[in-house]
Amino acid sequence: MSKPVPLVKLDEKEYIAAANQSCQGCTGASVARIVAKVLKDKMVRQEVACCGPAFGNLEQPSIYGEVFEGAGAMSTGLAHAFKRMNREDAIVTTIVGDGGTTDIGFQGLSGAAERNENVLWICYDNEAYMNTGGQRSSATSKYAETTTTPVGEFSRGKKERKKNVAAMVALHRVPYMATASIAYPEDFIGKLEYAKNIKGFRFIQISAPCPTGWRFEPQYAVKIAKEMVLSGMWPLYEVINGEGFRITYKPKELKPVKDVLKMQGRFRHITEDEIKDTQDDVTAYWNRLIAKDGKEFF
Ligand SMILES: Cc1ncc(C[n+]2csc(CCOP(=O)(O)OP(=O)(O)O)c2C)c(N)n1
Ligand code: SF4
Ligand SMILES: [Mg+2]
Repeated sequence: MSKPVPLVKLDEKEYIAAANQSCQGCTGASVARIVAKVLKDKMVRQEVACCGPAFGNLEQPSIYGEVFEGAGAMSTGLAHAFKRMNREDAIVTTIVGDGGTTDIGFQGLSGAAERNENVLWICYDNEAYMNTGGQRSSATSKYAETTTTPVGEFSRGKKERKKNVAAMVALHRVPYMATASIAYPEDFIGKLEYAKNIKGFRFIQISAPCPTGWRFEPQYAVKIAKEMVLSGMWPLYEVINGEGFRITYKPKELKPVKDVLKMQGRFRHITEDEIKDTQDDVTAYWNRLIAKDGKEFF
């Protein structure tokens, strides 16, 4: 199981460019920065089309694939190539968006997970296809306004609830699956440290609020990520070998989801009934997780 790692232990060396091409307040770029600092010279980055390449990478080798559904296949190929070269110390790492993970990339992800390929998959979840203009993905939260779920006479934003890809990956019984949040870097670093020392398919889905798509001022990015955890909207947990389930951070009492929804322009239209619907969903899921904490995942 993972253990939080104090921030002071993080490598002082920078691996991605400070002046990279991401928007101001982009937490996806912070994800890439932390991953690179933890994996250091062992990391070989598999990039696909998404905002990820904008986060830059100065030090570690990175291989770019234009098709954003391709991370599962391309990272599999890389892992096999390193094995043939007796270089299994190399950590093939994808840093991929939610679209490339939960939607179009899911087939390749599921294949790689089922074959237990030696790949570390990091999904920075900004809940939309941001690189192409902010279209909804299956990871977008219910009621969120995106460019393909506009709010108007016949639409209240996204109709469907967020796909639970973390649970789906865990059901492949991979060696490691965890959720993380950019607001809890010590928990995230601990999970990366744990994942980097084991072989096989490892997956971390990290909540990465996006000021551009979620419509908030850049300085609130981490605050919003934190409030999502404190409200139970983004539970932090890990599943080892598809069996051992553990919540890694338990707020004493959950805050109402209304506060964090109201901080984001994409939910500006949300009504009290819609907030209640979201709250009921979050509370029910949190109660199910609490009941499983420390027990078998399924
Ligand atoms: C097969 C294919 N279809 C469409 C595209 C265009 N495309 C590039 S990135 C992207 C969106 C990626 O969304 P996500 O994975 O969530 O990453 P984000 O942009 O949000 O960082 C799309 C649709 C592509 N590169 N390849
Ligand atoms: S659109 Fe969002 S995820 Fe993409 S670079 Fe900008 S802030 Fe980051
Ligand atoms: Mg995205």
